[in-house]
Amino acid sequence: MSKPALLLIGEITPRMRERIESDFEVIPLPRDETDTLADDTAKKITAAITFGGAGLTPELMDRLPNLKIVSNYGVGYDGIDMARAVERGILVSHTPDVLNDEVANTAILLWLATARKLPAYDTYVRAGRWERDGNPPLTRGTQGRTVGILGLGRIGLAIADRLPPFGARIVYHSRRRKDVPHEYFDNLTDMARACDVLICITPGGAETHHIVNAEVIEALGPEGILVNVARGPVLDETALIEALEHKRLGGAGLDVFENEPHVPTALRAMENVTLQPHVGSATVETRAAMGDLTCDNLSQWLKDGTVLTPVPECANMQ
Ligand code: NAP
Ligand code: 8YV
Repeated sequence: MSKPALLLIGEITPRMRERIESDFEVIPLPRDETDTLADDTAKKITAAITFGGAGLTPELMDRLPNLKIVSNYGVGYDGIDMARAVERGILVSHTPDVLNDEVANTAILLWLATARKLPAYDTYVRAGRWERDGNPPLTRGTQGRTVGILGLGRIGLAIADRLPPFGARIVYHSRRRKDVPHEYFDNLTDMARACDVLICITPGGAETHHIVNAEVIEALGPEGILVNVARGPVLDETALIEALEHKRLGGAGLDVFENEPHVPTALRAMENVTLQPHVGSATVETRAAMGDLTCDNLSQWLKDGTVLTPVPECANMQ
């Protein structure tokens, strides 16, 4: 019997490829090359793997009349047109929890690196400036700060768990108050005003688009540090650059950007920012766990038409 056809969008690990090739006829689709997919190939596709950066556009979904399952290699699925997927009864799964610790560690890393000027001082040493110019200026410390978490979900809670050794006062904002001992702000600007550090870890998508705007950034203030490990568009990058240029914000640690992999030249030139190429979960161990769950969801679907970790919108579909 012929294997079901699976559309593969984006890069996966050799371990994942080995697993899916044993169950599926794999049809790779390089990013942005939807037009190269022939109609007869598109028609036989019943499954797909994609990831946060590419998602599954409405145009591509419309070209796949027999698509039944999308297994997202990552927890964020803002790039998948969920309204269309639900309407068509396409099951979508993702990889929650297995990456919480790694992404939380990344958020803390970006805060500490930015506060203590790790990238700038690394360059200082390498360029021989320590010998030439002496000790660089003092930085602000990281102990006893008020840290605000925007989006106290699975990863947000893992970030909060890491903060007590820093003596931090933990505050948070999300649409709903959570059953946690941390202080809740129902207004993001008010929270930013109370914070030394603001860590963004909400989903992307229309609801959170530019939720961190000029007003929020300025409320954080000239000594404040903004960390974004959520999605680029959660943060208004133009407002961020302007605030940093005019010293209305202290610094920023960024793992995600509005137009990845393009990073504004202005940000690249700034000493008070730490930049990473969307690698919050990108370790061998965590990507192995995410890859296993991505493949396990497909294996389960082949067995009985269900998945282990559906996205919330699909929870009632199985
Ligand atoms: P989660 O458990 O669903 O948590 C999301 C949190 O955001 C919830 O607390 C939710 O609370 C809050 N939220 C949602 N919409 C909001 C809004 N409009 N305003 C304020 N708060 C809002 O998700 P997770 O597993 O922690 O993952 C969060 C996101 O992190 C992912 O969707 C992804 O975009 C990003 N991520 C990035 C990386 C990376 O490599 N940088 C890796 C993994 C994940 P309420 O519902 O009460 O608002
Ligand atoms: C990955 C992510 O970059 O899980 C997410 O939402 O943003 C990251 O873990 C991505 O999905 C890689 O596949």
